[in-house]
Amino acid sequence: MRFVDEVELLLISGKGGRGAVSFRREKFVPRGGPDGGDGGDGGSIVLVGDSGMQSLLDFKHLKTIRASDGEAGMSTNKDGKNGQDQVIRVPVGTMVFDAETGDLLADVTARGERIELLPGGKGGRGNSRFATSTNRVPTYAQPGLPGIELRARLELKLMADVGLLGFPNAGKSTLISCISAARPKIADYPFTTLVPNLGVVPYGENSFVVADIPGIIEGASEGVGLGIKFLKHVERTRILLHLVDFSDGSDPVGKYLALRKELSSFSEELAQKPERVVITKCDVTEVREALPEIRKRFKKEAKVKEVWAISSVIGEGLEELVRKTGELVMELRGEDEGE
Ligand SMILES: Nc1nc2c(ncn2[C@@H]2O[C@H](COP(=O)(O)OP(=O)(O)OP(=O)(O)O)[C@@H](O)[C@H]2O)c(=O)[nH]1
Ligand SMILES: [Mg+2]
Repeated sequence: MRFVDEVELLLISGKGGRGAVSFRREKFVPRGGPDGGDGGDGGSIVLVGDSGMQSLLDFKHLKTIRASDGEAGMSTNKDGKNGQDQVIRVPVGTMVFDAETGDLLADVTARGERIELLPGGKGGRGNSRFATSTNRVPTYAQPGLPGIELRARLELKLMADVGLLGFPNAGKSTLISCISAARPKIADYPFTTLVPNLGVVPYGENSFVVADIPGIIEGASEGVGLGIKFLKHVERTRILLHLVDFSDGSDPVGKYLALRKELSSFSEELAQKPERVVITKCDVTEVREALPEIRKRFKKEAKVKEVWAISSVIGEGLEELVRKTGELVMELRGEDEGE
């Protein structure tokens, strides 16, 4: 079951700069004292919780993230500059593990939470720090300390924004495989999907998460088919896409209403969720030709004004579905933020 998003990354904090060995050179001071400055500290790897991010998609193409090194100390007691911290914004809920040992190192639980995961190496002290009454010309300065390298595994428990609902064979898994990187099993028999699949759908700069669950049939609330227990996986989504296939000559409105009934008997709250009706397989001639009539019937018999139509096979309507769904998800997320 793919309920976690996961990436592996090499994270490296910055090295400390070395301390300088240097002596004052002034016109009237023949043997100047030590004036080697300290090295700067290496930059740290810092995590910050970002409630606008919903997946680890942004990290999929990255292999290494490193913070910059501290600069070396200089003469005239000038300290080297500190390396810059590398601030990595991660979705709230991200857990960071040591990929080699499996140890949990960090758990980002709140928006704006800041965790210094890998501190940078301390800069070395310059030779001016080592002058004593017995050694006025120290020729020693500390090297900077190395940064820390971590092969990290980032994990995020995905919260689905969108739930796909429909009778078996409606084309739910096919749709998710077309709009996300998820590769669920697809077949022309009912109950192909036995466990939920999640897919991350890129949407402009953002993304949203779609859950594909096993098909629901009439009587499911009484245990027919696989039952309705899988509905719990879409309980916390923001919207439902209700997929309806009538390429087999079945009655789409009747099927839709039957499923709505199952939904209500599972949870009235779930039944109240924003929903869009999506007719699938509109590449099939009979489906395409009947669409205008079916739209009218949905309006009249089910009080559904807006009916989308797609074909995953020829890619029709998918872009629009992603755009409209994305708009809705962002809108609803915005409402949550404002709470
Ligand atoms: N012609 C046509 N066939 C499609 C389309 N989308 C899916 N199918 C076919 O419909 C069948 C069922 O597709 P699935 O995606 O497995 O359906 P599902 O809703 O996930 O089914 P369950 O997992 O059993 O609930 C497969 O044979 C698909 O190839 C489409 O847009 N056009
Ligand atoms: Mg399926």
